[in-house]
Amino acid sequence: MRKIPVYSHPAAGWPALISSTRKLMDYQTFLRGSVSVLKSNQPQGGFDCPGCAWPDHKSHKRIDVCENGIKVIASETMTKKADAQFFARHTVTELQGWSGYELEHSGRLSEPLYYDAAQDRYVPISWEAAYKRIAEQLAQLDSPDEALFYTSGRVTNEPAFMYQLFVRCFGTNNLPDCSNMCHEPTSVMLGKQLGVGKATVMLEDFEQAKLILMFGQNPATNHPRMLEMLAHAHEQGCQILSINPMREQGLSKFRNPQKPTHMAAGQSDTMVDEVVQIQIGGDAALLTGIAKWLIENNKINTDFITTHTSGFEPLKQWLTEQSWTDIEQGCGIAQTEIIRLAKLVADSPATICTWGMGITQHVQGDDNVAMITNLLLLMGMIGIEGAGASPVRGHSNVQGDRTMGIHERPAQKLLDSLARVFKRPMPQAAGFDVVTGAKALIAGKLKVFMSMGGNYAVAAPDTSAIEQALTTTQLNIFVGTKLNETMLYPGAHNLILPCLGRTERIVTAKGEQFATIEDSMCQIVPTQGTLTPVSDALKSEAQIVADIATHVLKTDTDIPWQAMSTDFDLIRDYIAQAIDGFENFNTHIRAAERGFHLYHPARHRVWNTDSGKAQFIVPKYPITYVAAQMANTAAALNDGLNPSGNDSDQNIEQKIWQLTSVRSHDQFNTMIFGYNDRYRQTNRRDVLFMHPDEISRLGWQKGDQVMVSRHASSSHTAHKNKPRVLGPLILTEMDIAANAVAAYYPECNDLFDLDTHAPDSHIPAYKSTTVVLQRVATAARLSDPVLSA
Ligand SMILES: Nc1nc2c(c(=O)[nH]1)N[C@H]1C(S)=C(S)[C@@H](COP(=O)(O)OP(=O)(O)OC[C@H]3O[C@@H](n4cnc5c(=O)[nH]c(N)nc54)[C@H](O)[C@@H]3O)O[C@H]1N2
Ligand SMILES: Nc1nc2c(c(=O)[nH]1)N[C@H]1C(S)=C(S)[C@@H](COP(=O)(O)OP(=O)(O)OC[C@H]3O[C@@H](n4cnc5c(=O)[nH]c(N)nc54)[C@H](O)[C@@H]3O)O[C@H]1N2
Ligand SMILES: [Mo]
Repeated sequence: MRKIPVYSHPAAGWPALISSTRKLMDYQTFLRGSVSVLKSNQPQGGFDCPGCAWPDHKSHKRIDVCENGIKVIASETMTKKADAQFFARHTVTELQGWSGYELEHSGRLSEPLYYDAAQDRYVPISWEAAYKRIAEQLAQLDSPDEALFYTSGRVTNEPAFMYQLFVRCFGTNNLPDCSNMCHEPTSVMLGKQLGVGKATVMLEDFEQAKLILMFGQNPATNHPRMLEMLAHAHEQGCQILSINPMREQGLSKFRNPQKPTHMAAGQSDTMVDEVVQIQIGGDAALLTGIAKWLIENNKINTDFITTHTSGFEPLKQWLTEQSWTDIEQGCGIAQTEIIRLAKLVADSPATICTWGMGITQHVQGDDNVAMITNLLLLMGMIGIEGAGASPVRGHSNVQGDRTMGIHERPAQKLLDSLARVFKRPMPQAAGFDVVTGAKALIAGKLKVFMSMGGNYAVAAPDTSAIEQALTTTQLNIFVGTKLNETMLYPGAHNLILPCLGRTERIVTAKGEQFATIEDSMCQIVPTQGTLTPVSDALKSEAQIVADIATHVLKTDTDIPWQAMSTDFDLIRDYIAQAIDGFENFNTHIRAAERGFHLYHPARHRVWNTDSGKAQFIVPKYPITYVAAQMANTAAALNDGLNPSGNDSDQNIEQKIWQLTSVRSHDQFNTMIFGYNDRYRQTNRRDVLFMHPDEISRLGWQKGDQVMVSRHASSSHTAHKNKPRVLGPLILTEMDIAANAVAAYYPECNDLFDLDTHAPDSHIPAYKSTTVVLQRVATAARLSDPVLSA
């Protein structure tokens, strides 16, 4: 059971850019932070916000940053350090008991560290000694495939390109990244259906759109700069629907930081016209209903379908076979309501579908994306202004890292061009992704784990099994800015290599360097840190990769690693030769204030797919998949698997729920900045959200303590025949669909297992898993100290 701490400060009001940030960090940090914020996401110099991947608005001359961007920046710019003195005070075993909040607030990593098992402490090590240790251990592997090289999406393009090149020169495609847990269904399915696994829209399209369907996204918290675009589109007469089991309160009214009247006079704009409150896992069913009605009522774009697509007939056949009963059961929305939505789609001359994790993180994640794309294709909504596919990416450069070749299943074209440019063979076999890599780690097949940013064990399912597996390796290497849990499960050798953050200057023998990122809409943007690094001992990620490559590959390579790390133009010259769309990279990136847009063939109705056409795809799973899962669990429990034993007070069926995991307003992924979730009005993280009607139906009350358990027959972990249990969690009221409960990621990640994922993309089902609830204490005992244990 993971430790979920309790914190009960009052909610900060909005506008609270300053107070919330000051609450988070010390004053000095805030000063550094505010200076850097002024330059972030601004034209002409400055850095791209290290928060989310939403694009910058071209016309903004003022601050284009949001409250949550400021938190991410403040977290990175904090002057407090997790330095040698800090690690002298705390053993690693002690730190394992710290919460995400406590680890985040321990400060910036500021010198290279080595785990000393005798003391159970991290102690300082020189960079040189660290590199030697890495070279020694990598040289001892029987095969390069015994090492796993993870990446998180903060890493900018230039070091990402060097990193994948080093890993492939070393001899493996074991390059999993956070994308595997995020928009992988998007990359896989849009790749198959449109030829490129990326958004077809640009920001301008939102100004022309007449209908925006926003699936499974909470932009008020996760992409606050998107709100302005939504409010603006709404003002222009665009209808905006949020399809979500939760009525996310932050989506109704928007106070625009770009509008002085809003900030000063408390005015606000409306955004979302309505919420379609579907059941968890109901998106493919809803889209099936809409598409079925459109086809059966001849509202589709036949010209587009004939000229540009393939696979229409099988999809039509499949849609015809789906019954309205199944559709209604699959999404929890009545047929009349679905038809009303279908009519909105039929009447719209320009429709954009946006989506987030509520679509992708399911066993049916690939199907969900396929159905969104199918809908857009049925209506001819790709390749016209104001319309298209808009997956909204998470990490600021998660899309760019992929473009740079961080991919465990690289395209042959990429391998061939790397081989041509660098005149050496590239490994051909597919590597491990996050899920298969974690399974290999747990099975003892991997001897080295390297992490370029991120918090692998905690972000992935089966967290404790991965943590344990990390203690069995020969070497773990962490390149990061902040201490996190994954760094606290040392193998035989363990190194933390602290790097410069996005906000900090990179000064080399060749002068000050800038890097680039790719936003969620394929815009390549320059980014240059403006702050003095928090410690002199930090190195840039590019420098760290170059040093490791030099030590590991030795004279085996004629690639000028060191020259690349001191002159990013040289990296860009190689990228220009190796990666499509980056021709004359150095010239293009300097030509316009905000960089350039990568050519997107599908935007121009050029289809780089297997069939040469845009591709309809029939879903793999039945649209009643979730209901079937819940029924199966009920059957299994009735067969005697009941975890709690003596709970005869209710029917088993009443206790079976779909659990989804979400982010709060005070976190960026596994980095926990605070305990407040402003729009959901809670001040703690150990909560379980449920609809008040459902709470009463169970005869429970808000504030009751509930254990959440799950029977996952995972073959890979200690959970083999034991239920996974989380809790106690505090029952909290929320306007959420009737079949659903929600908890916070990542504290709930041990409930998820590595076997439950979508078939092609392997994305873990973080947004829908069947759980059993058991009340263990009533609200009266809320102050019981057991809660903070
Ligand atoms: N402040 C902040 N910003 C962030 C992040 C952060 O942690 N904090 N993380 C970044 C990253 S890496 C990412 S990927 C993005 C994530 O941004 P989002 O995609 O917005 O992520 P989540 O909060 O995980 O969940 C989104 C929504 O999915 C809904 N949902 C759950 N199940 C279903 C379902 O079955 N169907 C539908 N339609 N909806 C469902 C939830 O109710 C929730 O509103 O944000 C990025 N930006
Ligand atoms: N249950 C559940 N699980 C989920 C999700 C969910 O919705 N529900 N969401 C999934 C998603 S969408 C994602 S993207 C993953 C996130 O998974 P990750 O990307 O692995 O996790 P983060 O918490 O973003 O990583 C934070 C760490 O990155 C390091 N870091 C920060 N900035 C930098 C930098 O500039 N350079 C380097 N080298 N390191 C840096 C710091 O050390 C910090 O501790 O989690 C996934 N897991
Ligand atoms: Mo993400």
